[in-house]
Amino acid sequence: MLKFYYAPLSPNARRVWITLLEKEIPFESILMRLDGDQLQAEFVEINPFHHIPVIVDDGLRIIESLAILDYLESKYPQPALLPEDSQILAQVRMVQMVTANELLPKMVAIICEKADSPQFIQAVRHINIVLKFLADILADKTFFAGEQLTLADIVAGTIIPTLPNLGVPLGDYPQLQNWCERLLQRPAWQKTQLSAADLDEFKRRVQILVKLRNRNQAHENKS
Ligand SMILES: N[C@@H](CCC(=O)N[C@@H](CS)C(=O)NCC(=O)O)C(=O)O
Repeated sequence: MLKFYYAPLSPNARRVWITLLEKEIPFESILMRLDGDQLQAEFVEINPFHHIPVIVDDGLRIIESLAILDYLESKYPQPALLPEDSQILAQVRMVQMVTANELLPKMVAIICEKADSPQFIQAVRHINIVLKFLADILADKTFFAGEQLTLADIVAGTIIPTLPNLGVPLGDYPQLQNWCERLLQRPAWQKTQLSAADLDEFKRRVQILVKLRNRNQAHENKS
């Protein structure tokens, strides 16, 4: 059976978790606490970059959440989570990449910076640029690709619904707010949803991981 290495608080892992649930793929989950267990030799052998998510399926080890999503779509094509139309596919990819490259790093910034710091203010400004961009793509559609739920909704939908609880309201983007409500009604979102306590714990873990990463980088720069 497919093995899924994950942590319930990780947005990168949650993309994969929701995809597995939406496609009803049977899997065995392996919980990682990310308190150092990801640095154990046994896991570093599976992922030398010590990140989750990882899946192992039919003897194949796959790291990087977006690569995992592509694999799952190709190996388990039903229900389809990518559109066939090339223009809509490009938009789905754009939403995925903009979420991963523009939104997620700024979400980490607002978790780690003080609310009145220039870094926090800059991060919120950038997040609003992303939200406007995504709201324009969504327009008045049910999902980013139209009536069909796709990987765009799954990737953006593991980040955007948590923004109000991190101090970034969605009031200027009613279409995104309605889209969040639609997603939150789906069993896959409900099963993987973070409680308020989970969100506090997520913030604490992110702050620790960022401090560790910065310390390691400073150490590498010295040596
Ligand atoms: N680009 C990777 C990022 C994965 C990632 O950063 N995972 C975090 C959790 S959200 C992690 O495992 N951190 C633990 C560590 O870096 O030691 C992906 O999309 O899968």
